[in-house]
Order: sequence, then C-alpha cells, then structure tokens
Amino acid sequence: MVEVSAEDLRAYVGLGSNLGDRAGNLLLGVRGMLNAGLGVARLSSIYETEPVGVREEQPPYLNMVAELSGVSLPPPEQLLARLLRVEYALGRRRERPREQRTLDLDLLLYGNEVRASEFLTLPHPRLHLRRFVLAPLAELDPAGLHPLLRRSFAELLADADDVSMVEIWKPGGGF
Ligand code: PH2
Ligand code: MG
Ligand code: MG
Repeated sequence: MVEVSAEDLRAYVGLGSNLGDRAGNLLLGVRGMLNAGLGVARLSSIYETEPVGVREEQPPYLNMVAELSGVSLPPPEQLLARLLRVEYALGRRRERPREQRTLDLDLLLYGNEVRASEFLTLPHPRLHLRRFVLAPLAELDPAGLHPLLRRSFAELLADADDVSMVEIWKPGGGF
C-alpha cells in the first residue's frame, strides 16, 4: 500500500450561498474555516450558478471550492463537525433540506477516503453529477481522480449530464 503523507493529503470543501450578501458569506466561510484551525491552501474562482435539484424557485447561488492542506487536518468526522459549526455561526438554520441558505459547507473529498455512514459519505455522493461543484474542483485539480469512479474531475465535468448554468462570477454583474 502506498502511504499518503500529510503533505500530500488534500481535502476539498464546497461552499455555496444564495441568501443575503452571497460573496461576503463565502468569504466569512473561508475565515471561519481558518479560525477553526483548518489550513485553507487554495481557493477556486467564485462561480454564479443556477439552483439544481431544489423544489421551489430560489435565487442563483455563488459556489466555490476550497482546498485544505493535510497538515493538521483533523479526521473526516471531526472536520465535518467543524464545518457544521462554521455554518451555524454564520446564521445557517436547517428547517427543510435543500432550502435557500446563507452558507453551505460540504465536505466533498478527503484524500482518497471512501466511506458511507449515517453522518458522512465520502466522496460526496452527488459530486460527480453537479457542474456547480465540478467546475471549481476541476479548476483546482483537473487531473485529480474521483476515488470511486477513477475518472478525473476535468473528464467528469466534460461528460456531466447536468446542463445548468455555471459561470465565473464578476462582482457587480448579473447573469
Ligand atoms: N446546493 C444544493 C442544492 N442545489 N444548486 C447550486 N447551483 N449550488 C448549490 O450549492 C446547491 C444547489 C444543496 O446543498
Ligand atoms: Mg450542499
Ligand atoms: Mg450541506
């Protein structure tokens, strides 16, 4: 077995906001992760994206992906717990699934970890289906492989059936 050293380990977090000051919420999310002791190494561009898989009409999202370095990365369950605390501190309250939100932090990948528990599924079960996740992820790591599908994020993005609008966001611009 090939050992993955802490320097090589990377975790990826998807950030999304479609309520209030969306870009401000994403940046507060990044600051919240840093304050929680998480080593944010790189950020993708910010994308403006059409809501996918939601029941009622919702405003467009801003989405971004953050790469966390493996140095001082807590185990996956602890990392998820910290992300949920950051969401809560920024005013996220969960009433119904997939409703509009100030900030959503999803643990997408934790190295090549594969698991499915009640609390946490890795890789994120819908990551390979959603362009709003694949576009920022492929920007950071185009050749990175999905641990189960063994296909690169760039390939998954090119082949995704999802045709929802995903564009690099420009401050002050609209769709
Ligand atoms: N998050 C969802 C459901 N739908 N659509 C977009 N464009 N971006 C999201 O972050 C998003 C979504 C549930 O978490
Ligand atoms: Mg989500
Ligand atoms: Mg979530």
